[in-house]
Amino acid sequence: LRRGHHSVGIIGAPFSKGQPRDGVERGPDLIRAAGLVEKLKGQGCIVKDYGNLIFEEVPNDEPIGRVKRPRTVGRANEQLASAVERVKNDGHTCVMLGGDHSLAIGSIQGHASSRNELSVVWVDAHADINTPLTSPTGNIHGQPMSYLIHELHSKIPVMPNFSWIKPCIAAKDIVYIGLRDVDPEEHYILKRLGIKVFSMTEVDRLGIAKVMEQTCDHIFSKVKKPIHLSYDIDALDPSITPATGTPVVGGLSYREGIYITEYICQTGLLSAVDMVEVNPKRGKTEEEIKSTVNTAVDLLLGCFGRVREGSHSPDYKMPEP
Ligand code: B3U
Ligand code: MN
Ligand code: MN
Repeated sequence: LRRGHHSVGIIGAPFSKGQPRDGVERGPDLIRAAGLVEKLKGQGCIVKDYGNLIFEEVPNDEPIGRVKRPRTVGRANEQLASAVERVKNDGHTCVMLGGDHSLAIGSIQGHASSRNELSVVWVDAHADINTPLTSPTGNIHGQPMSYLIHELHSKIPVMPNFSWIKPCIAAKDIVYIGLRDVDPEEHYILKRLGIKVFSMTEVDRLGIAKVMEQTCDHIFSKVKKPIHLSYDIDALDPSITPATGTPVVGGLSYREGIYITEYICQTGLLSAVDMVEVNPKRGKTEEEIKSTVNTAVDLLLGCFGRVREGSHSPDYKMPEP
């Protein structure tokens, strides 16, 4: 497929129970209302919108240890995993619109079911790699990676509605970009597993161009695996994307955020994208909400061929006088 001729399958996942703040379930509809589908088609993509999943709340979903709403989150992710698997088997690059970041469990699991091995590029202020036993908050949106990594399997307790999850990602196939709020237990896990991390310090030191070069050197060091890009909108600086549940100062600029998507796009290996944690209820003004949602759309356009230098169709003919 040439640039701009991507085939995109969109799944809306209006789900918020992986964290305590409501509003994030409105992400999918807001991102669509900002013109995502039309804009993707406008840049030459073939788009199929699979609509929103419908999630039920599991009653009497008591915490397991510190972990909040495990049955509801487990069930929702199981639904999402089969939806993503279907989109992949239909031959599309899958776009999952969240919802909170606990949805990466189902999105990555479903993606992995349709492919042999994946690499994961996780763009976030947070590492989201707490296990149910290290989590300081019990919020599952701070834990999704821990369920998916082979090397952490022995550290994950049995939980109701989580038994369908099979670890599917190797630590060496993960790259983090944008980290700046990492719990001590998470830092231990990242170091112990030798996971490649470009925190905001490395973004400052190297610049985003070298970060992306080294990201691809790392994930392509052996075979070229399909890429799962999991993009938490809180990776960007809150001055650009304030309408999110857990904003952290000192984030990626708009240009750095977009550059990541342009670079991943041109590898030709992007196979699935999550866009999560857009929460309109966390915006203080209409402007803050707009800026957050429009940035999410722009990041997705960057994933599918939009380039800032502009472009033209190969059969364009100049008008003659
Ligand atoms: N690391 C903390 C905080 C957090 C993670 N992800 C977000 N916040 N958005 C935790 O809850 O695990
Ligand atoms: Mn996250
Ligand atoms: Mn985050």
